[in-house]
Amino acid sequence: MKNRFIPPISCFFLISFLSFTTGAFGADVVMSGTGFEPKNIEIKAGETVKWMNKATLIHTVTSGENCSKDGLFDSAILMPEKMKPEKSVFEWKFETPGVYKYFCKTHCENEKMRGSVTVK
Ligand SMILES: [Cu+2]
Repeated sequence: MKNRFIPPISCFFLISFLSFTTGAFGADVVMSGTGFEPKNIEIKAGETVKWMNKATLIHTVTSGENCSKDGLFDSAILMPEKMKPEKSVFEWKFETPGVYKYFCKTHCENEKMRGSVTVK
């Protein structure tokens, strides 16, 4: 049959495409000024969220609600990207569906410094 070897090649491209679109990358969140943008995001289980501190202040990405940590993740201090790019990024992979709330420890009284990740 003439087309015998086409299906495996198609599968290869399909799998490459799927692993690219459904792979580790989930969403980016930027800290600018004193706020997470976007505040609330939605990803799929197994995807990773990347937070980047593009503000001029230090921030954290700490899981929990109402300024109290729940211990799942904590970025520690994130430096402004302009000062220390290597300490300005935090990533977390979400394996299990659910709603994950988080806040910045230094500004958690500010509503804008509280966010959530909904994992489907
Ligand atoms: Cu902050």
